[in-house]
Amino acid sequence: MKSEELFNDAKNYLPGGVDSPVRAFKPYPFFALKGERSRLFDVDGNTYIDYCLAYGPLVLGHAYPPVMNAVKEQLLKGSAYGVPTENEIKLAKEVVRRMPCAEMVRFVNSGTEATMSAIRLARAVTGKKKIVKFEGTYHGAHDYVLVKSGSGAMGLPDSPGIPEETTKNTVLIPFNDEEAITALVERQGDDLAAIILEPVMGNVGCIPPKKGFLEFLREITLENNIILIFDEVITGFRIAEGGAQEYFGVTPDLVTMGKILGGGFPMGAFAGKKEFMERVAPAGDVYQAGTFNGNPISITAGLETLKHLDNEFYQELDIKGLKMRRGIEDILEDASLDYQVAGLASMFQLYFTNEPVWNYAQAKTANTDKFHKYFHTLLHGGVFIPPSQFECCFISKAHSSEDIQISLEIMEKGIKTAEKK
Ligand code: HOZ
Repeated sequence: MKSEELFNDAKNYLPGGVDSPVRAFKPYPFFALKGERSRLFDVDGNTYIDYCLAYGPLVLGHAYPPVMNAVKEQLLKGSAYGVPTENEIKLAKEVVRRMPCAEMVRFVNSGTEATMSAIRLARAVTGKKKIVKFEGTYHGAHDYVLVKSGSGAMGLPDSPGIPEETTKNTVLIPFNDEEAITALVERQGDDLAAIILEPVMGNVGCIPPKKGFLEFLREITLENNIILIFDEVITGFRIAEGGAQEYFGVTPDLVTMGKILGGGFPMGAFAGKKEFMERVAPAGDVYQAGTFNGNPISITAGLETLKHLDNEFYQELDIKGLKMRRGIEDILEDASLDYQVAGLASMFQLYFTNEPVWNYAQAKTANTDKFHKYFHTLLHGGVFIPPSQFECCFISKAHSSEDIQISLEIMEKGIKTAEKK
């Protein structure tokens, strides 16, 4: 197997053989050769219907021709300038038009940079230090937020190398728990700069907010001079044109973005009200900078991608999401299993637990051994989902009804295999 050989070689040069922990599944990850529409091809000649989609960005599928062509054209004109381009304004205008809270945007290179910068801005604006994050939410791999995190950090203690001085100002709280937040704000409201959350948790599987939870957060933050940050790195441009804030009708103060915004190229951004964003350097005193900020390749890919994302697009994608979730529910019903099918719009995950999942603790009741059997049966059958119970699966424009039907057949096999002793 070429993938196995490559992985063994990679382990000598790349820690764990990969460049991001979640990619290193056992016995070895397959190595990609190319992607085309809904399919990923590996170096061993296998093809997979892909529901990982690079962990979210590829909402149009792999190598979507209009995006690839726009990028090719831009490549011939250069890959970085270190001076502004007109396309940065165009993309900023698109973000402002779509995202309800966005009046001004700063483009950065990753979701991690976006949340790090938005938190700095919130602290500067409020003059307060503490931030609130929810157990199991993942806001990138930087020090402030790598505390009881989801994704590859799921279940790990805080990483060595993070000084406790950095995380002592990060307050943890369970998701979907209004009472806990009320009590926290009563106790420490004067010290809280921001509440940051993934409005739909996408790094412990997929956990939507309970009805009224986001509205509650909006109210309590407004009443207490706390900045509300929606981390829409996953939900942005995924669940609606204007992300979760449009989908749920709740407007935060700041939003962080990434993934789809870069059209398959590295990209992050944070945006929000002008009065806050004008504090960002060089307009204001809150420092943020980067050689590749607003990189012309990523900006071009993002701009072209957004052109293809309109209401009709989301309606079609939502139907596919529904078909997938209903299909899995039917399989479970036929097998008399009471596991949880979670998700909304084009996001989904199957939790191997009978307990309803509304927060991190409940997500952790899932049986990961069963998930791994399910994952490997899928992989063997030509369906690739993220290799962790605690990631989220995605559907793209390129996935056909037939793809979903084939995948459901393999998923049925996967669920049955997971149940075998
Ligand atoms: N859950 C991560 C971001 N949503 C996946 C990407 C990674 O860590 O490699």
